[in-house]
Amino acid sequence: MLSHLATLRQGDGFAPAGGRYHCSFFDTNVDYKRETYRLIKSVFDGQAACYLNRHEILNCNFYVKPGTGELAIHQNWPAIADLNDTTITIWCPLVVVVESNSTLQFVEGSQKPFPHVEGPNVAGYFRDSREALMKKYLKPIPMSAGEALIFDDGLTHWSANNDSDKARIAIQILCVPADAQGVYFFYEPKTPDQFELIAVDSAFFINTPATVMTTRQPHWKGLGFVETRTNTPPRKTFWLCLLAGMRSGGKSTGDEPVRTDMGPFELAGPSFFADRELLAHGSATSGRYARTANCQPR
Ligand SMILES: O=C(O)CCC(=O)C(=O)O
Ligand SMILES: [Fe+2]
Repeated sequence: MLSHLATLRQGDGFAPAGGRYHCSFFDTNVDYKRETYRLIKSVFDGQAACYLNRHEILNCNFYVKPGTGELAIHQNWPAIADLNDTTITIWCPLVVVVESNSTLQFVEGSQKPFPHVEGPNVAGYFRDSREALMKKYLKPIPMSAGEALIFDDGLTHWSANNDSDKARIAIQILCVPADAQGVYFFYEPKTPDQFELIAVDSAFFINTPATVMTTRQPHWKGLGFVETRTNTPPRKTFWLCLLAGMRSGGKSTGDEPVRTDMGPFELAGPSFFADRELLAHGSATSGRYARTANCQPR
């Protein structure tokens, strides 16, 4: 995989302007993006079929951090219309990763406590809480080269700067349920009350420049509109969710950065999280994805 990657010609030569990280989705060379998709899919399709039930690979990327490149704390963009359903990412570093060279870090149990939609043009849900989250809640997952992590795209995650002198190369693969239509939640700031659902397939991610994603293109296939649920319920609920069901067996340490200026809320009880186990910890119990039968990777 690494030697094949070395033959590919990225538009940014793995060194995007401004010390940012490289992500193939943002690259300007469409041939490179197409080949990236083909290469990653050819290696991972059989493996993924072993661990996942009825899934389809929708998008594949290389993430390379040549030296810097913090990725802001985020959830991945939803990729199917039903926000109560799950899509997952397979993340596979091709070098040994630890905290100092930018392994992924997660807020444990943070998937889907609220229906926020991340996307281009959308103000990040955590814009006021990044520091607090990063200080107390992020959990780095050290991994070997070639090991893969499967996680719910709703999980809040982050990757730091790469402080080592070696490139940190990782593969990201977005998988959606095979029977669900892939969608892009298009947000137009002029009509903030709604998202337009755009039908997408793997070619969409290869052929659509990231810079074009924020402008409605006439050839996109619209599937209808959904009400914006961004930033509701209030962000306070997120912190309370963490306190109530996820941390320290539900016990508060008393000094969590709960905001007090955000109006009424409902405290989410443990049942709220009953079916939302942390996929990052190996028990992919979301029935839609997990395979129970053993199988040999193809
Ligand atoms: O590779 C990284 O540093 C970030 C990857 C990521 O955010 C993802 O796989 O969703
Ligand atoms: Fe991500």
